[in-house]
Amino acid sequence: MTMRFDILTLFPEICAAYLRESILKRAQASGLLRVHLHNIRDYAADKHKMTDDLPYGGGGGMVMKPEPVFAAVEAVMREWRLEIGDSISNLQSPIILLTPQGRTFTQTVARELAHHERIALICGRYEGFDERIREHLATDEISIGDYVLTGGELAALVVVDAVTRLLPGALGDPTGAEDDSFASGLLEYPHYTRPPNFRGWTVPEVLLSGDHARIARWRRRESLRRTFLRRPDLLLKLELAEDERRFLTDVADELAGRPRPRVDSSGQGGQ
Ligand code: 6GU
Repeated sequence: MTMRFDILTLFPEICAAYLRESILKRAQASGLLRVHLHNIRDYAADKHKMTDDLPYGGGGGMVMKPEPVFAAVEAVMREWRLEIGDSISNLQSPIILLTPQGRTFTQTVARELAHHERIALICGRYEGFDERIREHLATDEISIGDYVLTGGELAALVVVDAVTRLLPGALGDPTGAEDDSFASGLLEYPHYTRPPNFRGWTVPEVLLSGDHARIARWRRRESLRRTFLRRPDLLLKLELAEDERRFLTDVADELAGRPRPRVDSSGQGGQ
């Protein structure tokens, strides 16, 4: 299966530069990924190639005109139709507007998008899009987070990148994306490589032990610890095992400087 993205932008070269390197370059070379870049300016019909105009009602900033954006998306849809006709998958292909007003992009959204064979991404510049683009052309609207960028290009690249690395075979590693932060709902455990002692800072002994069960348990616990300390909001969504909850209680007690209320394991009770 190959996935096709069409990026509509006033600055295709911004996107081209990122797509020419590393994993996305390799995914395209291997036929897993295709990205078609379209310059919205090429679809402006007037002699000045205008893509933006003053806002009705006054105020600052410029607004992306509807005609060139509609024309560009309709050209993309004609290309899709030439490839696969009016199949269901074609008719349901997302046409996504990238704006700070969209739904927030998460790993869950990336997984959802990875099921589609074709996706169009429309990048805005200026103050925003004429509302008719949102109402009558786009099928979805995505933001990559609560901050404002000068345009949608970086956001489009974030979407292409996050979705592509989920495609089977896109990462060199056969385990693919399954060990990622967020695949498990937890942050990743700490990683180490050689040398075992760098400036007196040593690698945790367990990782050198060759005991795979012990290593797996250590990694799971360090993921839990890191998630608890940095992103406790993520833990609320998970079902943890009894011993994992006990481990986090110990982490919390230690953090608070409380002595660990440990039961005596001798079975003798006593003082
Ligand atoms: Cl998709 N576009 C812009 N311009 N700013 C953003 C964004 C998108 N997502 C977060 N900030």
